[in-house]
Amino acid sequence: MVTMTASPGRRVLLAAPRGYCAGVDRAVIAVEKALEQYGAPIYVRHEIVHNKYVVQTLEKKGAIFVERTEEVPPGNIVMFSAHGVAPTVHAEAEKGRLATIDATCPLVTKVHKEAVRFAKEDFDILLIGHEGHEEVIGTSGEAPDHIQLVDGPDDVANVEVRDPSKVVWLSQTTLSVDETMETVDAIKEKFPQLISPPSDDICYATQNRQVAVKEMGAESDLVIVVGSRNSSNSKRLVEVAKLAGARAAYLVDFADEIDEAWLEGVTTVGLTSGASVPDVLVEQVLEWLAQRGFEDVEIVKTAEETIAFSLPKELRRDLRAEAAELMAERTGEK
Ligand code: 10D
Ligand code: SF4
Repeated sequence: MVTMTASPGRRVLLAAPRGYCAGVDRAVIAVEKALEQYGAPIYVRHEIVHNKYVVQTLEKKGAIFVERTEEVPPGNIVMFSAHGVAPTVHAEAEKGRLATIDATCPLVTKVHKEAVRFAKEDFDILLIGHEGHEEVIGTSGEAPDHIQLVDGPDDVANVEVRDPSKVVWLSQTTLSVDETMETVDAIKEKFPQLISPPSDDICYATQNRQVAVKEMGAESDLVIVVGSRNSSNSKRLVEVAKLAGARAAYLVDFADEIDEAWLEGVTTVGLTSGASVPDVLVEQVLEWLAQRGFEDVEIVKTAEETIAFSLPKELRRDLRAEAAELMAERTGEK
């Protein structure tokens, strides 16, 4: 490692808002509270949020992450991740005699409810989102017969609907705002009577982090986004930074993934993090940069965030007793 002295002109632009959103904060606290109240193990279906550090930390405290509900032994407690699940997953948990805690972000639930409502009114629903993403799987599961996925503007050519006067678009909450609008424009060209969702599906946190990275990225030679490879919103920040004018932008989970060569010829480094990233990881990157002469840190603040969500209501119940009762029913003891 080459340690440089602070050099005039070298600076870090630190985006605000960045990091944890209200839905992630709620979900991570929900796992911690469940572990405290009910003791380990607490099973979590899918990574509670898409962040390596968060998952590793919760695993050390006794959380067990699984991909399928069937992996949870009967009589246990399972939590659903912040990305949401399809109704079939609730049914699987019931069948498996599991007590459940739903940590789905309320803003994802809002999109689920929109999907159910438009399906009831027999609309063709075009869900803009990334194929295979957990949130898209959950939302699609609310109305599989009415929803088709549109994965970006190039996918619009493949869309067929029953009645072009009854088409609505909805979206994943963590998409690029600009790319989504391109997709919507392409759909509108094909189906001019397209109806828009009643309110933004791309959530406030996704939008705010993109606005901040645009402003900061336009002035940066290099942008570092802290976030995991499977985090949709974090990956979008890298794309938005490049489109905003940053010469280069990279996604890293940890400071030790930063390549010294990225700093060659760089005066301004932009720094931000995805909605699932605890700020301790950003602090470690700031330290890494300071050791290389980037000690001057300026905050680029584009919004104030005050939103907070209450914890899942199930945490107020005695879920160990409920799980035991479910087990007893299964074994015929009751
Ligand atoms: O991949 P992603 O951006 O949807 O999820 P991540 O867990 O990184 O961030 C939080 C976003 C959620 C839970 C979806 F709304
Ligand atoms: Fe909720 Fe938005 Fe955070 Fe997703 S990114 S958990 S929708 S607040």
